[in-house]
Amino acid sequence: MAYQLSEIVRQFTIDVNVEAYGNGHINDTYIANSEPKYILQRINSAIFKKPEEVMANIVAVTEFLRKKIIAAGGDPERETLNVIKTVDGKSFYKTDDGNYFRMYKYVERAVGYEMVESPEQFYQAARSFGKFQNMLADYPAETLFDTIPRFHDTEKRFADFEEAVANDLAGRKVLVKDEIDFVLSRKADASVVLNGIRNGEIPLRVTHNDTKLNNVLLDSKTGEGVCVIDLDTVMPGSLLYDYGDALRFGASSGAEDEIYLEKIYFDLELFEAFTKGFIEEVGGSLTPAEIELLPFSAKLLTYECGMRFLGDYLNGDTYFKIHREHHNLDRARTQFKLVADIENKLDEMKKIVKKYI
Ligand code: ADP
Ligand code: GN1
Ligand code: MG
Repeated sequence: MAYQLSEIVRQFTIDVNVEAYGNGHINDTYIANSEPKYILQRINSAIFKKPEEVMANIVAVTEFLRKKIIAAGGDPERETLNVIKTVDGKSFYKTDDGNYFRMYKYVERAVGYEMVESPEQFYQAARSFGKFQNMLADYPAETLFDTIPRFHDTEKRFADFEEAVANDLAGRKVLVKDEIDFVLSRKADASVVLNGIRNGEIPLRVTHNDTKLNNVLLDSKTGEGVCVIDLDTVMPGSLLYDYGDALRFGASSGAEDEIYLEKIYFDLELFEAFTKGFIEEVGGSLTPAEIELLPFSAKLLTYECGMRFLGDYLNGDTYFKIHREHHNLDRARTQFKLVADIENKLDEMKKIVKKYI
């Protein structure tokens, strides 16, 4: 490491030791255990090619949210991320060797979970993601930078996957023939939501685009949603991306990287809890095409994530952080197990959605 973290925190006018924190797959996160606490992050600039634009989005979005939270009588110190400025008044610090760091206030008395513990908890997460989307409904979408272009463009993701298979950079193709076939045989799915966007039935909104359970913090006492975090990918997108991705992660019976696949299934009770909470918040603004595709979106976002994990495995693990040799393959396999299970449950899921519309 060419940079000294102790030097970097001083750029944000604090002077304490920091230690590694959290389980994100993308950025390097540290906690400063001072009073009050702070979160320091090294932005992954291999993935976010223009960190300045990421921070411009985050500053603008959090300032917008701050005003709404204050108007609603909420606590802006806890209910949105708060960017700490550097000694030079900037929203990030760039080291001489080109690393980008940012600092946030630590959201006090709140917890991020790696797995859902109860339907009630997932219902609270759903309400938070729904509220987040509502608060940004009148945000000027055209002013946001695309921090990762075509992030949820599943046709592009499919093409990238085909390229990873063709290149076989890590020489692993031979190990994953069945998984590759699983992805290729579902090519038509990749166009469904995009077709709806192209023909105007599915509106673009300002969406979070990474609604994993550990990207929402819940109050440690009441269990209610406090703050939606990880705003790197807030961009124009479909509401179905936020709904589907949250279910991909949260309605799974097991961890994203579970190796015993018999433990993995799509939990309909959790699906119902999330659906109830999300529709309670955003239901009034749903279009008929969105309503129709709610169940399918859980499958689509799980399929997309599975092909991203498998593509990264084929490319030699250059995107997602891994902690063991076949980690990305283990992750891809849970996603495909879920996709297959969702396919069997789509009719039941449609009935559940109808209960809340
Ligand atoms: P990544 O993009 O790598 O997922 P995140 O921004 O999600 O990075 O941060 C990783 C983890 O750090 C989160 O899942 C959460 O547990 C914790 N975290 C991040 N920001 C804050 C914050 N402001 N307050 C409290 N915890 C935070
Ligand atoms: C990454 O940053 P994190 O860990 O919340 C990824 C998501 C994936 C997720 C899979 C910017 O999310 O798109 O769905 O891993 N974020 C980015 O766990 O690629
Ligand atoms: Mg995260």
